[in-house]
Amino acid sequence: MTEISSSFIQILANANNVVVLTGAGVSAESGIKTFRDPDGLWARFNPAELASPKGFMSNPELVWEWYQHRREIVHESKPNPGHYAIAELETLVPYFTLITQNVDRLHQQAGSKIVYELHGNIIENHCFRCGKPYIGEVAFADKTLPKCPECGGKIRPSVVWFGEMLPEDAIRESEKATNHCDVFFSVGTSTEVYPAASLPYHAKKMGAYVVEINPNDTSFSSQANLKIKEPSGQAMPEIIRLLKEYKKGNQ
Ligand code: BV8
Ligand code: ZN
Repeated sequence: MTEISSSFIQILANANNVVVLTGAGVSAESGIKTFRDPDGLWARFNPAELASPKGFMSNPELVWEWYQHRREIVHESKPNPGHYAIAELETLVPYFTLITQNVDRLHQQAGSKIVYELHGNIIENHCFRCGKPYIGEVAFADKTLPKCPECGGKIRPSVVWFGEMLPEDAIRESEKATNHCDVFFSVGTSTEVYPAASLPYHAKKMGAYVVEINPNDTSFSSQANLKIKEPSGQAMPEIIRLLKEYKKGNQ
């Protein structure tokens, strides 16, 4: 376990406004593969091929198969100590904002109240043509693609694909919180996908103390005020433990 400095814990204890940005690495310890790690989701597939409107229109069956496969994995996965620690951090600071690139909704399962999902979620579906939410079961076992009961359009997973705009409110609230935060955590993300990846840079520019928690280096690492090269499932609970200890000692 890397020594987490008491000076950082003091900064966190005195922070009024804390933002956490998470990526696929936070769910890795829940058994959900990341995107860009060697054995990651993209390893076997090309993202442009699958996670894009063009990919879906050119091969809807393959894209559906990929998402159904991932849904099954998400369905069987549970939040890990990193998710729970992030949910607990929300209760320990005055103003807290959780922004995620993940589509698995494990933060919500771990008790996080407000979660800005920049890339949508893999649980829900909607019509690609009219946008209407689709609540029907997507069996897909018989390989027939579900169709919208309203307009007959193709049903798609409610994730944000490459080339698609991020949900207006999620990105607006995320940028607003990043503008004003004292401490910004970038946890489990390779900081590769924009505009989400611009948030840690923006936080740093706005004068926040930026902590990166990631066993590997990323394009952002050199700019972090603190780099904790640990899995989030270990680092986050340790930070919570030290923060509570500090608060108790300084009541
Ligand atoms: C858009 C949902 C406007 C689908 C995903 C500049 C500005 C704006 C856009 C662009 C730009 N440059 C390029 C673009 C286009 C593109 C983009 O950024 N491309 C990249 C590849 C260069 N962006 C877009 O298209 C976005 N739309 O900007 O709209 C627009 C419109 C048209 C034209 C231009 C602009 C939409 C992006 C959303 C794509 N959807 N997912 C699905 O899930 O199938 S992205 C996908 O990548 C996931 O959401 C994922 O979360 C995200 C980011 O990846 P990470 O989460 O970081 O995961 P990764 O595997 O990469 O890294 C995991 C990390 O965890 C690693 O560093 C690893 O070391 C670490 N780790 C591992 N284990 C642990 C750990 N860390 C901690 N603990 C552990 N145990
Ligand atoms: Zn429709």
